[in-house]
Amino acid sequence: MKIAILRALLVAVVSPAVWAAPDTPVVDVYKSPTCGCCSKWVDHLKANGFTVRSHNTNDVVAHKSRLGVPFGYGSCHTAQVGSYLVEGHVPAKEIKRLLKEKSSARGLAVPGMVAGSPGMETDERKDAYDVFLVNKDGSTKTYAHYL
Ligand SMILES: [Cu+2]
Repeated sequence: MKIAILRALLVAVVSPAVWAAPDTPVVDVYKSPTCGCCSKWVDHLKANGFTVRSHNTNDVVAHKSRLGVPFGYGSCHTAQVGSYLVEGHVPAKEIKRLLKEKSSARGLAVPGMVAGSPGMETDERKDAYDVFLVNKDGSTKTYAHYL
């Protein structure tokens, strides 16, 4: 009995998830099981130090409305990090910035599927896009611009 408790404590202490928590926040990603670019975005987050829990669902829209994606700002996948919404192919760098700033906003969004955004890399095309800050009231403003 005592040994079991000690072992449980030891596991809790040495568990990587416990140590990883402050530097690498967990991102919950909701995507359809067949979405290739969503999986590539997940890889982009992991490569940038995030711990990702990927959830396959056929009802991504339910998560969009739960997390408050404004009308017209939707993309292929929806994610949550801490209390923040992250919609679409948002660069990891901007998510880190949002977390560092402890922003009072609802989250970030890159609407649509922009060629050249993280997870949407192609050889032929690279389009300019904005990362939008979504405020608590649902209004948005440009948070970063990518060329
Ligand atoms: Cu996509």
